[in-house]
Parts: sequence; structure tokens; C-alpha cells
Amino acid sequence: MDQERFVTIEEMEAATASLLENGKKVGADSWQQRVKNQTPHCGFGEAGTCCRICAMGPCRITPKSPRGICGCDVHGIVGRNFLKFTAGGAATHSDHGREIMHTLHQTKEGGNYQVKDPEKLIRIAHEWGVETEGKDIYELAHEMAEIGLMEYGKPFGVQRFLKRAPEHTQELWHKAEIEPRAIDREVATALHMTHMGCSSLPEALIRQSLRSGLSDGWGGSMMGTEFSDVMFGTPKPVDTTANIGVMEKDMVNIVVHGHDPSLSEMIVYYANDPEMIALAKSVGAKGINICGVCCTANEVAMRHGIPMAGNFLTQENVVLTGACEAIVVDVQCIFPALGPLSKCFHTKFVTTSPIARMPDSEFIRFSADNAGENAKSIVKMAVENFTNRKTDLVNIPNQVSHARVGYSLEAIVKVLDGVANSQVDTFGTTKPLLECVTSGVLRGAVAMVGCNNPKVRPDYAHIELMKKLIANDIILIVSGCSAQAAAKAGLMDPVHAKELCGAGLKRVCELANIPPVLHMGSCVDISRMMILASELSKDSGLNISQLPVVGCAPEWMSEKAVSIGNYVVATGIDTFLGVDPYVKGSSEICDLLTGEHGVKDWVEANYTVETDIEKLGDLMIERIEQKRAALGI
Ligand code: BF8
Ligand code: SF4
Repeated sequence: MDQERFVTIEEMEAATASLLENGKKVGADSWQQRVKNQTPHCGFGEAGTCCRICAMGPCRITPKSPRGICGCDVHGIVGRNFLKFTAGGAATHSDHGREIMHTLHQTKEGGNYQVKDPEKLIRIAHEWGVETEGKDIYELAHEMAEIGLMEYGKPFGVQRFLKRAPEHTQELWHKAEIEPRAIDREVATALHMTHMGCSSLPEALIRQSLRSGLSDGWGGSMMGTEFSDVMFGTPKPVDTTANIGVMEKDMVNIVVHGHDPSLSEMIVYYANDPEMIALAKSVGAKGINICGVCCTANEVAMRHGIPMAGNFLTQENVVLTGACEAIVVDVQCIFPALGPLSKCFHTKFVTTSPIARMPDSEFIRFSADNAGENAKSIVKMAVENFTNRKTDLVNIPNQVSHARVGYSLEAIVKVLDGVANSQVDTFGTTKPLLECVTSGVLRGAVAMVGCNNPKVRPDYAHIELMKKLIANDIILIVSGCSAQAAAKAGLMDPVHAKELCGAGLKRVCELANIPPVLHMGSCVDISRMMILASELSKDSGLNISQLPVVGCAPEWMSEKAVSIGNYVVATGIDTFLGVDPYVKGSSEICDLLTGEHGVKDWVEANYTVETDIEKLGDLMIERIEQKRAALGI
């Protein structure tokens, strides 16, 4: 496979079109078709003005019927819907974190799961006030797992990780009464508040939305990230490849999809097992090729350099190649369409979690106890399926980009150390990065995250915005499907991507030997971005809200993304969305989220919603320049 410098959106669309043609031959359905069937969407749903939380409804708000049967007005209905949406996302991310803590509890010397980064475990133990002296590392891991699991349901106190935030931020949270207590409690409180006959006051609903989001970003997600690092290793820069051409014509292709690295780590391990490789050769394949889709792809790319086949809206494409022996999934962002689609080809669609059961799949229940055995049997099943491939249906578009990934906070601090000519001892601080920003070599940073959504031309917003920002000397830190969009387009190529940068960013890329778009991981890893912002604030003496840094989710679609948006804003980072979060039906909710006197009064940041992507980019640059001007830099 030839690696390409940059792949344009038009080239990717042409590849998808050829895959859809492949699908037509076998009568496959596609999201492209289903979008047509679903258009136009319900206007009440889009504006957030439909309520069906009790059986007197559903009630829909119109000029003629301004209140529901219970008397709730449009602001209460839109606000409740927004809070429920947030709670769904917070529950989901945090449950992923909970699974990681359970896996940590199962770690043992020589077991399926082990402690790969003991220093990190000890560091967090010290942070949590846990005695480490004289303890075996596994004894400590189990103790930390139990303490972490208590963060979900403890009756008193607030989340332990809040102490990582700058003091000013902690004070804002306290004053606004949005410090998250136990994680599950914030989800339950949200669902209690949105029950019929409870909260309909917009301000109260939005405060709880922030609090519930914070329980995700500074609770469940942060534990998910930190303890994944403890078990699977803290990511370091590693070279890999991305886009659909990473699938191999002559190999057994196993696609891992979902979120929890506990599954994908084991699949990767057994794909390298000599016995499995020999089996693959015995069925006529050259070997076993693992590649990833969605956040699982990010997890294994960051830690093992596993190639990334695609992101959310290209998950069907991997099956449409006709060369996918198995698509193995755990939880979240998995299209139920994969069941029927895989039936059109020889592909095995393997579900593994009781949380994500789907028709037309083979369910192999995966747990920490049986992880090794089940991962091996999944790999074996995929290998044996190679002989069922129909060669005339194989179509792998030749699109592959080179990408350097794995920029955890630890890695960013390390690579940027020494870029600026700092006289101070900069080891282990963000000061070099700050110097680049204050000197104007870099104008600022954008944390770009989130999904694809057919409401936005897929990947176009991510890629075009990134290009525009790097040309303006704004460094990108990305995660989730946004990261894969960048990788597919070649924007993480450490050699060539700097050609697209302004002079300042180009120089930083050359000196630090980094791409201008830094891959920080999966969506739970947005918690890494919160810690980076906190460290920048502490090292500079500025509040987070003063830093020339903004967040952006141009193509978001999931409840998790709204939860993320809420904790990013609540952390003091202005956040720019390219898709409306079903709030346009209420002027009061819009004012609270996007105005000068809502969330901005509480946490010094707010939302901007702009569906014109060009304008969205201009607004971000403008905000970054405003922040610089306010600092006199
Ligand atoms: O958590 S970016 S489509 S894969 S929700 Fe899903 Fe969105 Fe992708 Fe990961 Ni995040
Ligand atoms: Fe209608 Fe009120 Fe029931 Fe909602 S809670 S469905 S607005 S009656």
C-alpha cells in the first residue's frame, strides 16, 4: 500500500461511493440511504420542544399551545431534555470508567491484566492519600480500584480528582454549587430533577447539566483514562497508519470497534500469538491484521500503533470492503446496522458486552476472568472465516495516511520541553508550551473532539477547520473521531503536515518533531485535556478561562458529547459546536448556555453554536485573539 501525503475529502467520498457500489451488489443498506428515509426530521424534536416524560403527553409546544398539560413552558421542557441528554452521556462514559476499575481489581502478576505503569499508579495513590510503602503493586492496585469504585456511590464528599484543578476553578465550582459528588448520584439527581413535577426552572436544570458533566470529565472519564494508562501503559508517540486502505487484501482482517481497551488489548495480544498466525497461514492468509474503528481504534493506536481504519460514519465501510473477517465490538457508537450488513458479506459481527446486545450478532460474553480464552476464540473464529471470503466482492480503496499518535499529557510535556529557549528548569512543566504561546509563535490551541454527524458533511468540518487553524498558528489537540478524521487526511503526518502550518507552528513542529495536530486519545481522554488546561493555568498563574484555548465539536452527535461539552465549559473553556444540541426552541436556555450572563457568570466560559463551518472557524480564531489581547500578548 502506498502512503499518501494528504487525502482530500473528495477522494474519501469517492472511496465511500465505490464501497457503496460494492454493497449494492449484495443488497446492503447504508446510513446514507437511511438519512434520506429519515429526512426531514421532526421539527419539535430538533428544537427540543417535545416532552414525553409522563403519560399525559406527549406535549408539543407551539404558539397556540405554549404550555404542556401540566403547565410546563417551553424553557422547562427544553432544559429538561438537555439535562437528560447530559445524564445519558455522563452515565455512559462513567460506566466505561467503572468497567476499567473492575478490570483493575482483577489485575494480577502473570494474569490477563497487569499493571504496566506502576509509577503512575503510585503517583495517583499519593494524590489520593493512600499509603504505598511496603505494599505489593497488585495489593495497591486492588485497593485503588475499590477506592475508585466508591467514587461512584460514596454518600458524602465530592470527586477526588477535583483537587487537580486550579484553586480558582475549584472555588468557582463551589460557589456555583456544581461540584460533582458521587458520579452515580449526579446521574440519579439529573433523572430525579427531570421527572414529571420536579424541576422546570431553566437555571437549575443547566446547573445540574454542568454538575453531571463534571462528574464525567473529572470523575468517571478521568478514572477511565488514568487507570487504563496504569494497566495498558501511558501512551507515548508512536507511528501508525490510517484510512480504509489499512485493511489488507491478503490477510485476515479483524476490526475492533467500541471503547473499552480491556477487549481490544486482548484481541491485539492474541492476533500476535504464533499459534494464531500459523493458523492464518494454514488457511491461505499472509497473517492477521488488526485495525480499529472509533475510540477503540484510538486506544490501540496510541499504545500499540495499530492502524485506524476509520471513524464513526465509516464503520460500515470496513464491512463493505468485503475483506473484513470479523468486526468485534464492546460498547458505544456501534451501529445496529452492522448486524444485517455483516450478513450480506462473510463478516462475523461479534458483540461482547451485556451492555450492547444487538440482533444478528454472535455474542461472546467478555469479562476479566475469561478475557484470554475468549479473545483467543474470537481471533480463531475470524481466522477460520477467511476461507469464506468472496474474492470478487473484495474492494479495498487504496487510501492510507501516515500518522504519529500517542500524545498523552505526559508525552506532550516531554516533547515540548526544550522547544522554547527557557532559562528555567522546564522538566515536567508546560512552561515551554506557554512560552510558545506568550511569544506569539503559537497563537493558541484548540481542543477538537467529537463524532461525525450526517447533518455535517462527514469529516469535512473536522479537516477544513483543522487546516484553517494550523495555517493560523493554532495548535490542535484532538481526540475521538475528530482524531481519526485528522489522521485519515494526513494531518498527523509528522513529516508533511507542517507544510500546511503558519510559520510559527511550523517551527514548533520542526523543533519538537511533532505533527501540528496532536492525537490525545479517545473520548474519555478529553479528561487529559482538562488536566493539560489546569497545568497551563497553574504554570502561568492565569485562570483557565484567560488562556487562548477553546474547545470545538464541529460534527458531534452523541449524548456523551453533550456531557463533554458541559464539563469543558464548566472547566472554563469556551466551546464551539457545529450542531445544535436541541435547544433552539428556548430563548432562555440558549441565553443561559451561549449568553453573557448564564453559565459564563458561573464558570467564566460559554457555548457558541454555529452551523456554518467557515464562520465557526472565524469565531474560534476571533475568540483566541480576544483572549490574547486581554492578556496584552
Ligand atoms: O466516544 S467521538 S462517535 S466513537 S461519541 Fe462515538 Fe463520537 Fe466517535 Fe468514541 Ni466519542
Ligand atoms: Fe406534557 Fe407535562 Fe407530561 Fe411533559 S410532563 S408530557 S409537558 S404533561
